[in-house]
Amino acid sequence: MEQAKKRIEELTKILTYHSHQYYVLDNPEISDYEYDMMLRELKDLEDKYPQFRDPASPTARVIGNVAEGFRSVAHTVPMQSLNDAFSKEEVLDFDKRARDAVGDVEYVTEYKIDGLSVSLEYENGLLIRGSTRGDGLVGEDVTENLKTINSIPLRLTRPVPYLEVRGEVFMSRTTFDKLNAQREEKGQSLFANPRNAAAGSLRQLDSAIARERNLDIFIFNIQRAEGLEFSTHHEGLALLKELGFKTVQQNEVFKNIEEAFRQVEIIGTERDDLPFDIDGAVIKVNNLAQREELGSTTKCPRWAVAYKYPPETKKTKLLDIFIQVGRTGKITPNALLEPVRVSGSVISKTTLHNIDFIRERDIKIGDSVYVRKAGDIIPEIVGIEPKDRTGKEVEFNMPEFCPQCGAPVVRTEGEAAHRCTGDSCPAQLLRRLMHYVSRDAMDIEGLGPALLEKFLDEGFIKSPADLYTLEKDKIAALDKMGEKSAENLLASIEASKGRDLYRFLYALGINLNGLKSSKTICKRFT
Ligand code: 0OX
Repeated sequence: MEQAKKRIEELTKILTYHSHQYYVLDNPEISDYEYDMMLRELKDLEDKYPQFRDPASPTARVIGNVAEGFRSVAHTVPMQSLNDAFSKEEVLDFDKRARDAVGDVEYVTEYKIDGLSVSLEYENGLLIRGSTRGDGLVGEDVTENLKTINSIPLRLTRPVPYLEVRGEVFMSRTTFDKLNAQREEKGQSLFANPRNAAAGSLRQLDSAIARERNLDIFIFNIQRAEGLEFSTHHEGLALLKELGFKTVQQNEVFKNIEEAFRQVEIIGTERDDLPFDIDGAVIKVNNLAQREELGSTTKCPRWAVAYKYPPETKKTKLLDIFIQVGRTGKITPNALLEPVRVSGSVISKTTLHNIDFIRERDIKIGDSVYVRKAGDIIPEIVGIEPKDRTGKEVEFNMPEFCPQCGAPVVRTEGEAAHRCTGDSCPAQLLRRLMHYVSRDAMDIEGLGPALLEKFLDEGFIKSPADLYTLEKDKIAALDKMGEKSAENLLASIEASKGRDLYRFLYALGINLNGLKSSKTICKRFT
């Protein structure tokens, strides 16, 4: 037994060392295979002798713990946000205000990682709690999920009495691309960008799922510390590194704002090549006594500013324009693009709204077009490059007949949209059904577009009402379905009968009636 205790201690030490080499320093010394073999040995020993298990054992990251919900955490030090600057002038204004208050100032610059801010608390060197930022004052306890992030030390390199640090959890671009490809294959909805994917992963109740998502973290601030001495941000980051954290790259202190801003411009040019998304660069006062003196406004410190780069615009080819028939018969032209990466995600399709949008920008099939992400989420075509024209570009016209059902297409006076006039257009029906089952409407889990299309093809349904008379055996007999999936699906459909009236009204998809008006109506007419 004494031998087991010794071996557990030894393995814990060796594995903690190699995990840090691999995940924090990016400098592995042993193969994954060797690591996994030792990890398995440790896990087996801990299962046999749980009394010897170290609370910061590397196996803590492997076990999937399921939470019932997330407890609230009141942040002892508020998690502030940053004031934005959109031009060099605004950055210079920030510098002037700082110098007017405290005299000459030295700065440090950092990536502004586009992820989620979290706080990590350590007592006597042991990770005791990790929480989301929430509203800055109260967040959620996501300790179990944060423990799955290999670059977060479960134990510091020395037992500092108390330490609270702040960092940004993110998902790398490669992990994000892989995750979405997997989701597409399974017919699941796709994440819009790595930030949303990281947020969704951090809020998983089952930490085994969070673990699969391969999140990462950069630590950028000491929120509160007992037993540590440091008087600048630069020194603070060096301490964090020493304690085992993965910190934002930071090795330079800039003498003045001009030098700091030059670095921000350099970061801007490297932005596209980084393995993760950033949504700006942060300039921070280095000296902590000066920070203290500058203080904060209600939500943001006066000693830091986030410079936001102008939205990234990329040139690509417009390969084709294809038509989509919406829920209310609206016919939308969409651009099929040569895939291009913009602000962190690959874009291959985007809406062209209506024929006016196409004509105003003189867009033709075969054109070189400039694409950017509006609000960094929805991609849009900003314009074309006339210099790239060869004369082979083709003008696009709206179809006279619906490509799905053949009914005439009309454009009502005063409306930008063209509409299909067919009463039973299958594309319209599919869209209506997709709307009916969607999250804000009847929220029928497990009934996605692929399955609805199958039901329509098989003639099982012609309207949302038919969902409620579906037969289990018929569903079970479909390709890729079975008894259990059929049962689950019918249970979800049954559950939708309990939804609030306003959701049902919204689900009907009446033209011009949104979620908000449905609520208003149902409040008045119960
Ligand atoms: C980031 C990031 C966020 C510290 C106190 C106020 C703002 N997203 O990478 N926040 C901060 O600083 C906090 N720094 C960063 N690098």
